[in-house]
Amino acid sequence: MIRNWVNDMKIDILTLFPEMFEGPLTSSIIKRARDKGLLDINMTNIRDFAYDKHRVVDDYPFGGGAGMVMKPEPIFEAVEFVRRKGGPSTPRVILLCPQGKVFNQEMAKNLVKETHLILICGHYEGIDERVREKLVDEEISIGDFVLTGGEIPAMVLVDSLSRMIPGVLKEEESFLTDSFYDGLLEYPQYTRPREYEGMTVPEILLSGDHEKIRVWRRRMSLKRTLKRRPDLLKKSALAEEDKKLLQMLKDEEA
Ligand code: 9D3
Repeated sequence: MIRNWVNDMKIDILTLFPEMFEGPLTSSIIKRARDKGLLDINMTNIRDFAYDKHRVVDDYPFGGGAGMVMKPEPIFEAVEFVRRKGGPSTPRVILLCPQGKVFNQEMAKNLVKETHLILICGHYEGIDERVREKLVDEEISIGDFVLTGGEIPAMVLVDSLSRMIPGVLKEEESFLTDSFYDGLLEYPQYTRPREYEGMTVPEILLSGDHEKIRVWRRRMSLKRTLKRRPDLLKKSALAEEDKKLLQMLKDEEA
């Protein structure tokens, strides 16, 4: 079988809680990507690189204050280990942390070009700053809310990247037709039955007039985006038809 290995991706996840990843990384599309050999994910337990008797990975902060800080040595050792194991590749080292740049689809598009990522999941209140200074290429957050650690954010990254690796999605699911690809929200969708508990499907979708349906969907996408996420319209590259539809929608509002 001829295979394109060029786009394959290796992801090493460094964490104190590898068991958290079990379900998400062995289900659905991520499982398929791994089974096809397009995505190689390995979990490394940071605690395996704490060599003292009690395998301590955190300590009190210098200067005092609440909460524990993750010690530098086990993280440095773990990164060194996966670097060595990964051969000659130069992996991109990413720290998931609340101070990072907020993740979006554009960042995903850039990250999927990499062949090897090392994701470091913080836990507890923080990480020794020397990890950031010496080891980390990029810090990423998934949004302005407080989580218990970087594990779920790491899964978010893996999920978003896995579906962008060529060969992972089937043609009809292709990410190239995604909402956010053109920067607009999805139009309303319906399936059978035509009537459910008195609620009907818009007549136009049953008309068979594909051009009318296309324009209706585009108008609904624009309407929804205008109402819920006007910030997206500013970034989106709109066609002339879109601009006309949008103006009509704004006129209806007024
Ligand atoms: C009072 C300072 N807190 C920062 C908001 C401390 C703190 C809270 C929670 C430090 C680390 C965490 C654990 N969170 C993450 O490691 C994390 C995270 C998040 O909490 N929200 C969104 N994205 C991310 S990526 C990693």
